[in-house]
Amino acid sequence: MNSKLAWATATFAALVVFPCATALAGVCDLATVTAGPSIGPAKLTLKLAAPAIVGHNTLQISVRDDSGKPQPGAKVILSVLMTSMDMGTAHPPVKDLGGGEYSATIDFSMAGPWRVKAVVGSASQVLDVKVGAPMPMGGQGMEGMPNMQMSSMQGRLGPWSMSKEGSGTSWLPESSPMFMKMLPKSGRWDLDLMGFFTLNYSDSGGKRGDSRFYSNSMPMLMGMRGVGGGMLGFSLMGSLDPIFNGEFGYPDLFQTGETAYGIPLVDYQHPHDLISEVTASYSHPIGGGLNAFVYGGPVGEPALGGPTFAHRVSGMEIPEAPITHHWFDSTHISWGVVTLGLNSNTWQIEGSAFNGHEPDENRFSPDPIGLNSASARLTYDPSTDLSFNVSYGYLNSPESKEPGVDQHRLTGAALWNRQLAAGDDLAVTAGFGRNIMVGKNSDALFAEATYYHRKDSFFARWENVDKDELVGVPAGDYTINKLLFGGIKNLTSRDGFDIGLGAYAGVYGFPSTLKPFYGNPVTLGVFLRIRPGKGM
Ligand SMILES: [Cu+2]
Repeated sequence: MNSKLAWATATFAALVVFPCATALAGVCDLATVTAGPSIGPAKLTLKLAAPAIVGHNTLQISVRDDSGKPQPGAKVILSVLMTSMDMGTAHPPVKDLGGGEYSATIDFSMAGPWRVKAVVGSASQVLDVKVGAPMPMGGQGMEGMPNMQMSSMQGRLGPWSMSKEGSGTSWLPESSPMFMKMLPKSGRWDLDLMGFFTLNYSDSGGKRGDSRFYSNSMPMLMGMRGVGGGMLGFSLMGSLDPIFNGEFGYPDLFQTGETAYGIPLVDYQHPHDLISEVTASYSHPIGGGLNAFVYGGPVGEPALGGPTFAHRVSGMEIPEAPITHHWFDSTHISWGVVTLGLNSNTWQIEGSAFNGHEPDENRFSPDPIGLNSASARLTYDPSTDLSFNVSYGYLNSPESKEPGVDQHRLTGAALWNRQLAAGDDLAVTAGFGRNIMVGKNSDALFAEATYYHRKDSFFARWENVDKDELVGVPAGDYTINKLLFGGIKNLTSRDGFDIGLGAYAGVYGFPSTLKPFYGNPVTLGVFLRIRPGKGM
């Protein structure tokens, strides 16, 4: 327990102290923005004339002095920006109506969170606005808005912003930033590109840690269009892992799961399949604020675990796969999946039939498709910043080395995202996974966070997991702790892509029985990362 506490403290320090130092720099910048010619103390009130919509909105501004006396003739400067995406900052003109009242027309070009800031001299006031998603699919459009812009940012499972939807059919906090590039519309299809590509070099450290160059990638093409009063979507996802990383994958100390040449992979992260998702979805409102949906395909992600590590905003910048992957989100590539679900704005309940066998060693070819396993998941988003999920699954004979040995899996996760000043974000996830086999349980915990500061990011992840499948060590159940932390400095952004240089370190805690075999490992790595920037 004590060692857990020590690790949790170290994680907290890495997550909070490190980012805060840079956050202060941001605060200083804000101060310079608001400084200006002083006209004496003023009090600003901002109000929208009607609920915010996609399109033109009228903003009412009143300016008073300290004693409440109206201040006509003030110079009011407005800044309007979308906080979940980098769409630039607009400065709409302000009309002086006399008597200390002013107005401006503000154009919210899409649904989601916006921030309006007014500055008069040394006084300023911020108004945070949630622009609702347009009416569902193909129906009555907002006046003057072309249909294209309306549906393009809408989720596939219901009438909310796409930012609420994670991998498969999982949910994120709706305030999460989106890293994607909107592609030209193809016929009636809205197309988006997501995912990432990295070039890495890492040394896992210690006696058993390998060092080598490798690459991680997960390009994803998503499409959607309104059909018959509902939303039709598809996802195509791939990975170049098998091309760059061979049969063994990349060094990831204490990682376990899947095989190469019939031998269990230990201390390596297995490569992902070249084709890792081919799915379609359809959701339709069924009245009473509810939507029903179906999702499935030859390869995809069942409703088990939460959003996978490479798609969580809190984890997508972290270059090593979690060593808790096979306790939480390892079923994200299942050869055969069908999910049925029901949701409202805050709840989602789903059930899946899927193939519980882990992908085979041939990462280039499709696997046999089956629906031999089942799972159910409940998700609750009580606010735009929070998302909770719990899931339970039955996995039929998941491991090829242990045919006929079934597993059950119980998972739970809490995800939190907060939009900070100047378009920064802080995303945090904590999760729990339990693999249940005959006669024994095996548990895993993780907590991770990424702080997005301008185009840079700082990340940390702590994991605690029971491993009994380490090889070349005395047989036993070992509790492994791993703390990984680092950051990415953005080098350049072009054509909607951010290219950054990252570095990280990983440290471990494990029973002394393993010391003769693992030594005192410290993992060090550097990498180049390319992914779409925030927004389009
Ligand atoms: Cu995986």
